[in-house]
Amino acid sequence: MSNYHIKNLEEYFQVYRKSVRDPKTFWDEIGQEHFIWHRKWDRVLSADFKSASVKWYEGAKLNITENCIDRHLRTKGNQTAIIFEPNDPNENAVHISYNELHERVCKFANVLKSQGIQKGDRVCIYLPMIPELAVAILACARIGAIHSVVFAGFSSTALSTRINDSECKIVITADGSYRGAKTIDLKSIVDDALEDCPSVKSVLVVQRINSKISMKVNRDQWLQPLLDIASPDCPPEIMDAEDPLFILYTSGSTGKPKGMVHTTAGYMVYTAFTFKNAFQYRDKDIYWCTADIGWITGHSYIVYGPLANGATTVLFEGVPSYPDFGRFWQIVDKHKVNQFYTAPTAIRALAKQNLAFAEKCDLSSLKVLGSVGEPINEEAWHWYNDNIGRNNSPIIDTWWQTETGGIMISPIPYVTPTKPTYATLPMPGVQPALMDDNGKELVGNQVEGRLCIKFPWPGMARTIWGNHDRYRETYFSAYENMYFTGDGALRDEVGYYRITGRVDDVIIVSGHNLGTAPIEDAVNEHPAVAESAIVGFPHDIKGSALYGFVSLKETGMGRDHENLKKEINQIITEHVGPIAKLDKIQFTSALPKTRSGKIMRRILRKIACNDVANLGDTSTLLNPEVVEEIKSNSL
Ligand code: 7RM
Repeated sequence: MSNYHIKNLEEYFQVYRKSVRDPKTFWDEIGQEHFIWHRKWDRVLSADFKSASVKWYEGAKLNITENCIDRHLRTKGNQTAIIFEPNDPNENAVHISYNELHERVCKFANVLKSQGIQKGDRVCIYLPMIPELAVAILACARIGAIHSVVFAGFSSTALSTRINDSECKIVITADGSYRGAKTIDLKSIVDDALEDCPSVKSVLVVQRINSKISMKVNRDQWLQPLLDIASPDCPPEIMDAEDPLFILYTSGSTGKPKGMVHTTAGYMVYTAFTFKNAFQYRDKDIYWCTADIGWITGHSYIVYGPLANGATTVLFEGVPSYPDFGRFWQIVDKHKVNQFYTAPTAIRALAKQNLAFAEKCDLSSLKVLGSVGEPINEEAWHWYNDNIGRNNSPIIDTWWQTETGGIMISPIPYVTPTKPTYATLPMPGVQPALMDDNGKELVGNQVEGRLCIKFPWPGMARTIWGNHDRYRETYFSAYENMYFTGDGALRDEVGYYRITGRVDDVIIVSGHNLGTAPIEDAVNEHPAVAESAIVGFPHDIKGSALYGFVSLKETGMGRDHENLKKEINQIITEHVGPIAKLDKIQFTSALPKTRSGKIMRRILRKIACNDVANLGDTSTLLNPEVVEEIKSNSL
């Protein structure tokens, strides 16, 4: 994709310096490459952070599906675009070529048209990880409809809130989904949600688990019969560069979820560019990202980024633990995966298991290992590096957000020397800044502050659906002329970035600012510890003191708890210092996680502060049952 085949660190710095000196020329050149434009842009960029208004490639005309599909047909029509690996390993994998993808997307797009969907209409997609999910997304983009994918693990209330916020006209769902040994009745969740969604006129239902479901007359239709009669010919709708491509909801720390709006040209260029460079994808490689397409990681790095590069992308329906904890490694072996992208929470869960699961598989195809979603702790980093990468595949710890559209800070594999727990260096075109508490930029190295971005990049979200003020307020009001990420970070002596966590995870103990991530790293070093989360609670003398929630590995379960506590604090003393010792340690069977695998510290914080009457919304948790356990054992 890119002119910039960055081959060594010196070249990276050259490209990076150029991208900062003259960002407009830099992104102009990237935009000129390979893509199909029906009209080129008049202006590369116009931006004003004060009013939170950003436009890239203004005046350009394009369709993103033409760039993700049609563009490859002449050279790669028979190459596999998507490998579908089903939940059940005994069900055959499906290889969908670029030719087939083209036909399926065009037919689906024509079905949407037949349901009255037009350019600019919002389409809610509530589907499991099956090919129809990718096809539905691309079908929307084909006709200029705005997709709003809702992760199919969300409840009916969460679904109806999202449908209503953007007034979707149609919902695309399935009869049900497979999740390991379980099935989930998606259609009945949709039925419940739609009790309360006046904008929805029709529902299209994919048959996946062949369950008996109820179909509402004049509203619900099976998808397949409509596809059977649809024409395979659907010329792409030609869009303006800044026409919305999709809405994706992300939960804020307060208030209702924010519908982040991404637009067409900038998002396309940015995801294509970062995919190519961060994963060093080469023709014929097999790439696998384990995220759900319901999250931004899936949008950008299962669908758009890989397809814009003509890549082969694996779409996995199942879970890491089914039929056993070897599943990921069996899939890597089976499809000879070259780039593998997953989350620290999955790595930690797999690291708890018997090593034989990984050892039994041939993992020698792996060239790049990715991590995303949370800070990756040292222990997990080493486990991933030693046992999966076998010291032979660089780990790219990629920091980014729903709001940034694509990867912002990450090593370039085989170019940037990696360092455990460090996301290392910004992607070309990305200008990070660290800010102190007085709103001043911290210059130089060996500093720690709040992470901002001081210049626009093409992949950034443009607004919050229906609430531009909230967008400006949330991201552009904390620091003048800066995008504020909400994360804390430090820059080490060579300029590498380490993300220390959300800034609200900072705890001040006796006047010392303590990021929770390094302390958790230390705790996780203990051989009996599986995972930990540290929060603050009020303390008469120290202001705040530290409360650790610790889940143990099976091998640690039988150990004497008082001794374990002493050993854990000893490790903290060695790694961070005595100031970071935990006042309270509670052992738990698991930590509360969001469905995207992030530890929900908000809940732990309340429990630690004895403020359990109002734990807020726990409906988005993966494992709400552990909250009760933790509450009743709290110290
Ligand atoms: C891609 C994604 C965004 C938040 C972000 C961070 C945290 C993500 C990393 C990370 C440390 C990383 N989008 N985060 N990646 N923290 N190192 N490599 O996760 O919108 O769902 O979350 O996730 O706090 O602000 S997201």
